Amino acid sequence: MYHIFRSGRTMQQLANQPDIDFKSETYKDAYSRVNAIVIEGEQEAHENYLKLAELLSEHKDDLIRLSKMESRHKKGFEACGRNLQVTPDLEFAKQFFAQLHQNFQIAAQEGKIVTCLLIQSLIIECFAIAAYNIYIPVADDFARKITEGVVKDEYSHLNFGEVWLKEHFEESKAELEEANRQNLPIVWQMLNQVADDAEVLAMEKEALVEDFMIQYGEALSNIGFNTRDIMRLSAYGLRA
Ligand code: Y39
Ligand code: FE
Ligand code: FE
Ligand code: FE
Repeated sequence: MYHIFRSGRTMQQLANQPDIDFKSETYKDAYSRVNAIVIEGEQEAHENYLKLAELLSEHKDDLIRLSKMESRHKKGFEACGRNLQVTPDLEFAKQFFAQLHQNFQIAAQEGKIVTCLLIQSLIIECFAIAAYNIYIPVADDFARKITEGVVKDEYSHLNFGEVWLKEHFEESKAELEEANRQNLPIVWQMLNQVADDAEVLAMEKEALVEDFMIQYGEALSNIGFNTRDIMRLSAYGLRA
């Protein structure tokens, strides 16, 4: 069941889910994976910004500040799991991020700053913003407060990537195209992998896809891509 409004919220979400049983085994089982994904994602984001601080020494202080925010996010989401008495399945989450993580690390080794920024500051941040936006209306009260604080930070991380890539747009264009082609299909696969668990949390896949496309399209536009490029780039691998 899916009814979309211009806000990107589904009818289910507008009803504010009075019927979610956060204590049910079904909910907690799904939460053990989604919560782990978020914890592992925040941990990897922390490491990625530290790596970017090495690669982009003129923005070292800013990037270290972002990496510290990511560790705080991780602590917040660990508390959300504890609050529901859920043990996060971190092995599952490591697997979930493995491909994107590996691509980031290879790019970092090769000094490909543009690719690193596309993976972390555009793709992963947009994925996080979409997920957190969709989660907030259906979260338990404790997790909602934490997530509302976190999502504000994620917009500032996305903004860092946008500003840098906008300033280096012409010389980054070709690498952005290639990095998008390699990494965006992975995100759609990740979304498919988590869709059933997300549904249990009352987060609809269609809403996640839509919010991601809006964030990512806006980011590409802010960097300097035209509408035609944005359509082509943001749908890449959507049917993979
Ligand atoms: O920059 C960040 O903080 C991002 C690392 C965090 C990743 C969040 C990943 C969210 C995907 C969750 C999918 C649940 C449906
Ligand atoms: Fe539905
Ligand atoms: Fe974060
Ligand atoms: Fe972030």
